[in-house]
Amino acid sequence: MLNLILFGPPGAGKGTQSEKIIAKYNLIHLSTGDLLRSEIQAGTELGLKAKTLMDQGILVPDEVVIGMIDNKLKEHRDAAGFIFDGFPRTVKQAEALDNLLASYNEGISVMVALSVDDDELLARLLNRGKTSGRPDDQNEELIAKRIQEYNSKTKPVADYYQKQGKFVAINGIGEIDFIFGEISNAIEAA
Ligand code: B4P
Repeated sequence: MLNLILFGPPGAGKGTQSEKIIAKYNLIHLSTGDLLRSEIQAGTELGLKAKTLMDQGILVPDEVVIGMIDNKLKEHRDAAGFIFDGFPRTVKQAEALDNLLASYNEGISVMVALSVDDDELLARLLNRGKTSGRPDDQNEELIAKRIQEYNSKTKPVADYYQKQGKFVAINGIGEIDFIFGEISNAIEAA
């Protein structure tokens, strides 16, 4: 099984690159951002709670996203592998993911981290906000809050996988296809 974590700050290109990776490697895409937005759209209780936090650029509680991932892993027991996009975002989520995968005798193959500077992230997200309708992409302060959440809660997840020898950093600035080529090289070396 190929189990890949695509990592990086908001706007680094995780969603963009995930689509290409899925097409090439036939993996199941698990984006906690997309899963939460579907809950919001369906008007569930979970969605209503998550929306309040997401609209402020704050991470939703670990238990919520871990539960969603657990359900999806159970749904796709016969998958060739998974791409985790936007998850894990805290060390607690990373530990939970390792435990969940271990219960299926599986583990993470590699974490690919896209690095992009803050000015470029802000420009990309404001640009996406013009068409995406996503409230969290439409305001500079909110985007700054998301980047701050990333720096304080999510960045340590990179060290967690670096200690396991599974971390590969890739420059996330440049042509989308070129970046995809670099990601493919990292996957094939894993
Ligand atoms: P996400 O949906 O994961 O949102 P994101 O990080 O903003 O998206 P992504 O990084 O995939 O965007 P992409 O680069 O593809 O999370 C939203 C919120 O949900 C979080 O703030 C949090 O509240 C909550 N949440 C989600 N997961 C959670 C978890 N595990 N725990 C707790 N809370 C969680 O795209 C950005 C833009 O850049 C696009 O317009 C794209 O076209 C452009 N772009 C991409 N690559 C480019 C390139 N190479 N050059 C130029 N532009 C590029």
